[in-house]
Amino acid sequence: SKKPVRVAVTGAAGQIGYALLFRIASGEMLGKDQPVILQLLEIPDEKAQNALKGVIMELEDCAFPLLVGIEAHSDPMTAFKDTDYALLVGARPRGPGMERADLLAANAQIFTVQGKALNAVASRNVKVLVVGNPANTNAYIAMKSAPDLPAKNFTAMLRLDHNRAASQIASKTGKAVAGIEKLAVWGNHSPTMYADYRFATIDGQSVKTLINDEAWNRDVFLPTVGKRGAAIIAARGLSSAASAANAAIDHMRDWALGTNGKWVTMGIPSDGSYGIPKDVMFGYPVTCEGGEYKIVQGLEIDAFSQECINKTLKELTDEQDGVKHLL
Ligand code: NAX
Repeated sequence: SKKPVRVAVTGAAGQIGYALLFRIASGEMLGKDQPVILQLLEIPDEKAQNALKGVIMELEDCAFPLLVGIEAHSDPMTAFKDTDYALLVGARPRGPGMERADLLAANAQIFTVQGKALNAVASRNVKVLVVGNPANTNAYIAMKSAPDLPAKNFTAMLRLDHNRAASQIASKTGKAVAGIEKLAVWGNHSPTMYADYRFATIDGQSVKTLINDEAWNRDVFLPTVGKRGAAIIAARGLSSAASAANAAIDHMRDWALGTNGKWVTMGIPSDGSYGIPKDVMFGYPVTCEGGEYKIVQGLEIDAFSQECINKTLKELTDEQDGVKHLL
């Protein structure tokens, strides 16, 4: 049987954590033959640590055959020790009266500390996924704080946007979501993301031809996907959690186990592809094989797409400029 791998999860007592940990432990992320050790991080606050204890009791009570160890931590330096995978979910939410700059600064603080801890103690091959918002910029900060780890090991979660876009396309065309290939989401995990179905097929047919409605793309599809998080908060009174956890599972599983040529979306440090400045943490269409992702190359960027990409890029470079002095 396989040697256990270490999976660190931060914000483990939060809502996404509650929807995520049980699925990791049951083998949905890394495969039904891969034993895991969970290294869970929460803030030192007594309430959070108690809540974490409760989650651990429930994990124990599932008696998952693949779950061979569970640890509770309040310090990233111990939580990230030798970790092979790190899902950075915990972040500082925007409080009442908090300005955007305060939010960026509070998160810059968290992700600088966590990036340094990963740099110091994690496996040299650690695969890092940042979920906590602002996800792309937090991933950028962690990456910049970990100079001894390969930059490519740091990623941000755009998969929820990708899955949301796929679901909207399936419902518009009246076909099953499983039939969709070659969907791309460019840019920031924010309402500026650009979900792009120009190359997509569903059951082998061109999505663009099937829908054949530029106004729907611009006025319905993009705003619906971009504002889906807000729509869920309005309906549920809480932000998306199960769908976010599901996207995190999809992201890590595909990165670790491969996509068999299928396109997925990951936020990754740019290598300059499509004119995005190097190191900007940008959503790209990728394929994964052998534990590595590869950007889908050679896609034509038309005028409308370029405009959308420029807009989301501008937002990201502004965010990065806003935290530069903190790095
Ligand atoms: P919750 O507030 O339910 O849970 C967050 C948990 O993180 C809390 O238990 C808190 O104590 C902990 N935490 C805070 N700072 C920490 C630190 N420095 N170290 C360890 N733990 C820490 O939020 P939840 O709904 O679980 O969402 C978590 C994050 O995901 C938020 O930042 C949220 O904005 C973000 N999201 C990102 C999405 C994406 O697609 N990238 C979608 C869903 C979600 O909105």
